[in-house]
Amino acid sequence: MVSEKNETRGTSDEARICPVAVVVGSDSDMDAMQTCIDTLSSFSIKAVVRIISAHRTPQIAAEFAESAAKKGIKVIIAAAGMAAHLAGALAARTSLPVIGVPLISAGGLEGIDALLSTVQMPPGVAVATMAIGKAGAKNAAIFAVQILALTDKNLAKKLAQFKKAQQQKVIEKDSALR
Ligand code: RP5
Repeated sequence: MVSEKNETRGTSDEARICPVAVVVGSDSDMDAMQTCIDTLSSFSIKAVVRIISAHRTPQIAAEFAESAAKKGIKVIIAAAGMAAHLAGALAARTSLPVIGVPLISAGGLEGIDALLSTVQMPPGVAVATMAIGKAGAKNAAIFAVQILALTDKNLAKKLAQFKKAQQQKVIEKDSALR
């Protein structure tokens, strides 16, 4: 994982080689998104992690999205709760694929608020929206890996191994019942 501080420098070699950015709307989103960061790590993908708010730091959000491709980022994962406009706001300013993760936040509507805010993008601005919460956080990482694996044979191999191991676990659990 690359810290916000590292990424803020923007020009470091380390920042350049991170193909995935995980952006959260608040530090309160980090617990759910750790699943995403850990899953990326399991594929040896170091993520650039940032806390950027579409509403509280809109200028930084715009600058981040506009400069992401130049820094070598290939996929952006954006997670937020409540009126979760982060993924859409970033997608509005980049042609990189943006994966949205709607999160449950205290005082919210169990993530339905964030789900609708993330998924209901107007035609022409795409956000690939995952499930609410930790399931979505994990799937965002898998989806990012799937995108990167299109042009990375090593990653494609790891992805195939992951799918096989996952399948094996279910088969073993089924066998244990019989
Ligand atoms: C959203 O508002 C964040 O993504 C977070 O899920 C929610 C609440 O933020 P905090 O008040 O906890 O910072 O923008």
